[in-house]
Amino acid sequence: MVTILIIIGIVVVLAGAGVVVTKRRSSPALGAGTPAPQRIEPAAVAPVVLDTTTDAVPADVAVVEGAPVAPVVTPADELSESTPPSVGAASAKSRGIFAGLRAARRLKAIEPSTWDELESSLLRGDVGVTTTTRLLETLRAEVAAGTVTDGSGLLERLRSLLIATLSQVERPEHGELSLEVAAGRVPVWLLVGVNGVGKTTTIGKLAYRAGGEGKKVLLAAGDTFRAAAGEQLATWGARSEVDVVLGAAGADPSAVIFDAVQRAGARGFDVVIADTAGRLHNKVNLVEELKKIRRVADREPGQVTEVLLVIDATTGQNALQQARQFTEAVSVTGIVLSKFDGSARGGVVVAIEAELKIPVRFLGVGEHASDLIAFEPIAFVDALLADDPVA
Ligand SMILES: Nc1nc2c(ncn2[C@@H]2O[C@H](COP(=O)(O)OP(=O)(O)OP(=O)(O)O)[C@@H](O)[C@H]2O)c(=O)[nH]1
Ligand SMILES: [Mg+2]
Repeated sequence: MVTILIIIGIVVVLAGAGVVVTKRRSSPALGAGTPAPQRIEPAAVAPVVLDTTTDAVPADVAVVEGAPVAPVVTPADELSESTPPSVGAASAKSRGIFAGLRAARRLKAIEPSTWDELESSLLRGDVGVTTTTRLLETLRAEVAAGTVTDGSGLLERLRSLLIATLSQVERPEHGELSLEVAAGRVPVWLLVGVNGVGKTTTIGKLAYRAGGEGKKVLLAAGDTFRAAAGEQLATWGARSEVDVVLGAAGADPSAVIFDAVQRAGARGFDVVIADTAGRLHNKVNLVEELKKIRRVADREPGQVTEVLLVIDATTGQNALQQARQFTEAVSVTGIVLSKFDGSARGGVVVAIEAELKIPVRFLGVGEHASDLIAFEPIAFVDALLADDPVA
């Protein structure tokens, strides 16, 4: 009897493993029919102390091809694939802040309390003092001039002004990231940002997205500072079926990225997406390290086409300060506002664009591969202000 139970148990376990693999291979969004991914492990190498004073790339990243990483498919992954995220649904918390303001739409006349509600909603939503003051001045002038007379008109003008503010910086449509390089070069997208903001997760999402568009993606684990950072990236690589170049713990991150770029050039990859460490304990070091990473990633055959700064939406106005620090180090081409789903301070998007003139390119709206939304000003503003947001 015991033997029979053991045999049944083994059969059930084997059948279960088979289902997971089949599901992953058969998912069209993950690029069915593409070759199995390789995980590229570093050879055992001694850690190298970062030398930010030189561009020389130490030979500390020897790579060998490893076995494919075990597939990672969770029920939650499958769920998020079947229900594409929307900015409306992800804005639930930020919408809460603007509820009082939306109610003002029904007012026949604009009261002093309407201005209070308007100001406090914008400030609580982290639109920022400068931008809030500017918006209020414009609206007050229009009410004084009689061009805006009721709550509905006020909300309509606020909507237009917010959309106009978010249209001042140029932003490629539909979240397109640049792959434009000179002949023979390989585009590199660098992801930067302080610890824990969601850089590695965003890379996983971008890899999933680019892979779904048929691009051959190589990930570079340029965060050699935090233990397990490479492993985390490798897991995302497996999930999105893309190859990953890992460096040894403590290796020079520039060397890992350089190695990935060389490999991508030699093997016809369409893009390298590089992770970086986000520590900020020593600002000078961070700035110097990022500058070096960028220079090295730009060496032939590499060509940096995007530097994406990941910012945690829950940090509100601190996000602005972070963005300023990072733009000092590297010229940032766009912002990914992560954890938007868990934030009531989504208005910071407006502050970032108005004050720093850097386009927000994506909103991170969850922890799954498809939880990334290309930022669109109209859908975003309507998600906050419309009574019934469609997007
Ligand atoms: N809800 C939600 N969680 C997110 C999002 N993006 C990232 N996270 C979570 O935030 C945490 C940190 O994400 P990571 O990708 O490890 O952040 P990181 O910037 O790479 O962190 P370090 O490597 O430590 O600097 C993880 O638990 C992620 O699942 C998002 O858009 N929404
Ligand atoms: Mg990370």
